[in-house]
Amino acid sequence: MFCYQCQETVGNRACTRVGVCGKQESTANLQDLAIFLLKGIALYQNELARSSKRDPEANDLMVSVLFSTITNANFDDKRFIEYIRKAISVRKRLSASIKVDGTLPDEAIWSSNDPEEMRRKALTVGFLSISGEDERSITAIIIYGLKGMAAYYHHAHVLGAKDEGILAFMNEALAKTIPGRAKDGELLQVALKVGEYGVRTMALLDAANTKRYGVPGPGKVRTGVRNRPGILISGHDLLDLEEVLEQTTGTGVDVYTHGEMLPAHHYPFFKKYDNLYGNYGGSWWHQGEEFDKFNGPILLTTNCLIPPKASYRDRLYTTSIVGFEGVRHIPDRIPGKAKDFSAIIEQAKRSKPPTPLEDGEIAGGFSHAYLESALDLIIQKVKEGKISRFYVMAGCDGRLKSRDYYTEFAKALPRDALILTAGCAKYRYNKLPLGDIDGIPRVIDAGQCNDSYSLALTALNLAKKLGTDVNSLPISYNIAWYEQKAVLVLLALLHLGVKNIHLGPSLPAFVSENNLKVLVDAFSIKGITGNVSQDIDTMSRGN
Ligand code: SF4
Ligand code: SF3
Repeated sequence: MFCYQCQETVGNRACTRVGVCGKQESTANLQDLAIFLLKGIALYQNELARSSKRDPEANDLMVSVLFSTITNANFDDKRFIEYIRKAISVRKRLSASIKVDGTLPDEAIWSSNDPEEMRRKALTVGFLSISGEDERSITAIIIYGLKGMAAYYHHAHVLGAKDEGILAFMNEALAKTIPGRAKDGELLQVALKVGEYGVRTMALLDAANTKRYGVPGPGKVRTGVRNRPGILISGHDLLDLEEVLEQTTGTGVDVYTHGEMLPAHHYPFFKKYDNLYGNYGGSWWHQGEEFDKFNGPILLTTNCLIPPKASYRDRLYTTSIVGFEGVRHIPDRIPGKAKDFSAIIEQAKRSKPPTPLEDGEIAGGFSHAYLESALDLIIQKVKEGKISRFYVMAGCDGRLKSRDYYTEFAKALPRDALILTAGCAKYRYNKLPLGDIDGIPRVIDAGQCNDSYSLALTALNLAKKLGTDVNSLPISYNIAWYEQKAVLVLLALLHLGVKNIHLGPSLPAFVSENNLKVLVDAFSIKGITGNVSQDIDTMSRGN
């Protein structure tokens, strides 16, 4: 096993025995093999595209496999063995219909139906099989960015959105990561293009979300509970939330959001459900304690899942690309039909109401559409000297003690500074009494992690309106990352021309020294010192 895809990797180098996330060696290796096979399929797909269209089943498989290998999504070996078998059969079908010129790489040939043989092969196809630290590193940047892209594409796709151009790019990028297939320097160009397509994918998801659920607007979400049984829904999938709400209407069961599902409350569509009561708990890594206390069933629609404790394992359900051995799984939709959540609802009816954790409110709903409508007001407040600076503190949360830095940073900012946030990073400061500036809350929450890019779009529009460059605005970027969606978000921000991003709490282990130098030279990317006052001083001067 060699996995270094997330911020919590052992010693900021790699997990080599078992993941800090709980991923076992066998799972990590099978994930590597599944991605290895996707690369071979991509070769056939790209060849197919010359004469007709890429195969939709192969595209769906590519998106599902990449998404399911994201940190904290799927820990179930059986599912990866199924994916591997499916990949081999899809590749066989494609290779029967189209020929790829030249000598075929192992990615396009290797085959076995035997799990033991798969496990043996898996040992030879991970990142360590790529010779040269810089090539390994740039390949990792591409693959991890594609994992984030697959996640957002998946969300958009379940809502009926499609973009063949994004799928084509994913196939082309995957094929380029087969050792020896890219020309000198080409992988760097592909990595930067991941950012371009990242913007396109997040825009696709934004359009799909707002088309179905309306444009989010500011509001407050309860953090308390009421005296009825409840279902807790976590992850990022809004369609799962919609179907759970539809199926619980009139049953006496409440629905609470957890983690990254919090922003759902601000879409107009979800306001019609009286039983969508509030948000329970904080970010993903608190789930061990919070799921325990919830008392009712919990549905994980996407990452982040942590290996469940015995105390709530029989109340936990996964769906979609999420999986954990021994945890009940709600099967995918049959086309044209909703998923069947009746097992969860029946269990909820027999459950005690949730134990209260707190009793307050969280402000949110500052979508980029809303922020853009408020640009004049924002400019006026800046001109009046009421807002001195904006700090984009979007991204992920994580369990390391070093992330207390973000809470302390938010607390230590001057009273006339505004925090722009998105993603589960917000839980480090979204319940602090940070006050407001003339009625504008000091923590402006744009939504889920994919909405981070919309904060950059707002900045671009602000710059346009003021006739200046996006990097001359009084905005600092102090981004916290954890998993691979954040890798995509970062590449997207770079593509949008944002410079001087501070990335923490540590720089990715998979970025080699030479590749880091390229990023520093081109985009002035930097880390954080961990010293709050020093960093505020640096950032407040635009550095
Ligand atoms: Fe380690 Fe992170 Fe990989 Fe899990 S996802 S095995 S914690 S690097
Ligand atoms: Fe969080 Fe897992 Fe990244 Fe969507 S829920 S931001 S870490």
